[in-house]
Amino acid sequence: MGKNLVQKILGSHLVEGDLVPGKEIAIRIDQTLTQDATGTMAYLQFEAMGVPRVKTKLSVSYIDHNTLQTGFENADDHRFLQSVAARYGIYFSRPGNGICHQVHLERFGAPGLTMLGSDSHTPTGGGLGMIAIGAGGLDVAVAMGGGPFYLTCPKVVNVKLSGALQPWVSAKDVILEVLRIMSVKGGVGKIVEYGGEGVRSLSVPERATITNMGAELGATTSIFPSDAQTLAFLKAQGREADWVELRADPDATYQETIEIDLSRLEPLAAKPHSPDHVARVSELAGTKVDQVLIGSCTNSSFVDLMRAAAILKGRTVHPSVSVGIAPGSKQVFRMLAENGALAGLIASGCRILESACGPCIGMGQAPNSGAISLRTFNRNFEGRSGTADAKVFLVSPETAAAAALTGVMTDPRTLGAHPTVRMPERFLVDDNLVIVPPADGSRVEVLRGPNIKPLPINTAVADRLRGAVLLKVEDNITTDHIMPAGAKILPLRSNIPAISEHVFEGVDANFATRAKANQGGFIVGGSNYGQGSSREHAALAPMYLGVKAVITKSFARIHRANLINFGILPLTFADEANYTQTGQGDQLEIEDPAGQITAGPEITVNNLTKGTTFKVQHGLSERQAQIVLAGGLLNFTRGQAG
Ligand code: MIC
Ligand code: SF4
Repeated sequence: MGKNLVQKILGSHLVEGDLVPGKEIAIRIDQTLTQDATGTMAYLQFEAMGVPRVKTKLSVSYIDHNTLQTGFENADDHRFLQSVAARYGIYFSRPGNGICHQVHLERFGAPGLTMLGSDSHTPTGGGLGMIAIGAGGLDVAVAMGGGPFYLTCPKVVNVKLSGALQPWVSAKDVILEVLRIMSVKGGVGKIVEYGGEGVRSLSVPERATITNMGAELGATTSIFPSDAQTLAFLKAQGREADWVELRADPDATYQETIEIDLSRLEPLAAKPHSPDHVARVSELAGTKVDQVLIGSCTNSSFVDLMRAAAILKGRTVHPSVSVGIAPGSKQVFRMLAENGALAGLIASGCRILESACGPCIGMGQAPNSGAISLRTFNRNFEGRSGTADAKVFLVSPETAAAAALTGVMTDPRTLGAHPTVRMPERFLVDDNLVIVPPADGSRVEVLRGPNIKPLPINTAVADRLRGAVLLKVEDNITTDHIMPAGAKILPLRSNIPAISEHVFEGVDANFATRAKANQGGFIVGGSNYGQGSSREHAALAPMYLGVKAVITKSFARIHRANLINFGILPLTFADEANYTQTGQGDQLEIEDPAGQITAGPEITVNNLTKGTTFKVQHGLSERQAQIVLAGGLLNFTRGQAG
């Protein structure tokens, strides 16, 4: 029987298990990527493993998130990361070189490889035909040490594209359409494989926009075939040697198929506060806009920014709109500077930001109170912009540029002739901001500033878990709710005691105080709990506050894995009616968790307040059960070594 693309790459990297959807498998990882906001923890964990040098084919450490240096913390973290990279054989991408996913696509990604990144948008690499997966820092540290990556073998969804995009409709509109169809939890446990004759018209940067935002489906990753477009992109980057052709066999089978005719799509937008609240831009036309931001790992390629520049050329941005531009990489930035487009953007009144994540993660450019902000980014969760009551819409660069001129939501098709911009045949290649590690780094001193605090380690799960429901939340809670980011909190990423004070801050300002007063307890959540970012701080900081178990209707993939890695039990209600019946403040008890987990898939929870009992499922593989019961992956690994 023919194989699909996912089966081919997973199959050639399989080290444990069989490719049967739903079963646990382990795969060999060729490349890893970290960024500064998750990297400090990942490298502290790597150090704790005592491996002298990374064992991957390539590992890169990027600085792109914590670039607003309002105090010493971020700069100290960057210095730590640079020294760790030199010591352990990791390439180091300096601040200013760009956003990890954009730079990795340009300079390092290659078809047929596997990559694990401590950032949920690592699937951007799928645009090049690689299996690129986002994970918590600890999983990435294990991969750097040569360990395999364990995951639930995903189902494969085939998105069959036909036709070609009409003028003014772009790759962003394709992924928004997929989000409209599948929703933010429709991709959980799945990989999205694009195919059909429609893929041929999409360049690699366009494909990367689609695979990048596939993270918002909750999917394990997304992937495109490697074809003539892939070769053209790699050639333009001076990397044609990295090309191999890769496609699904003609008789490949899939668990699910979705068909999209590209020629029928129109400009779309995701409305507040979820990437799957999709509407036509034409329906929203006329809505007043306060801020427009063009950039992020989703939409800041050369073509994206050239299109925006062409739309704004010779005109001035609307007086009531603040327009910010953040090119995705130094390569893009410099090409815009050299071809004059940057001068045009400056002349139009755009505020030019550095090549980094910036406003996407609330690192500056928080909009005004109650603002409507149009962004080419991938997430519009409430409060993520840094302004609690701002309303963020996610759109294409074309739609963003149109509103920058008119001051209101505008269907870009009303602007007239579409500016034709094509991917260049040759990108400007200069890797001078990538520091190659020395052949022997063993004598390099790792530089630690006062912001870097030791890693807290959990203890084994107790014989009886008893405590209060510290918080009860609804469906689709994001890791931005659990562990907020933004310019004030992000600098504390390498300081768990300090950052844990901010857990659930935007949902309930007293959460940390209550958790400490109760010496920990339980969290109750709805479905798709922990969607969004890969930040393991959303598990690590609650663990530090004494959270023992999280009971929900369902979990997002990365967050569930992070809970296991740090020894917090991820449990789901066997009967969702028990979600309604469990209240905040209820005292819960789980007797002999280890015994119950070993005995079967269900665990009994006693609600001491209500005098009732209910069942929950743990869904843990044998290996995951051992990890969580040991108090997390580091304890488990040490136990095995000892
Ligand atoms: C995000 O987009 O939320 C981030 C910031 O890139 C996160 C990583 C982090 O929290 O550091 C992600 O997507 O994984
Ligand atoms: Fe950075 Fe935003 Fe991309 Fe996350 S989603 S990596 S914060 S640009």
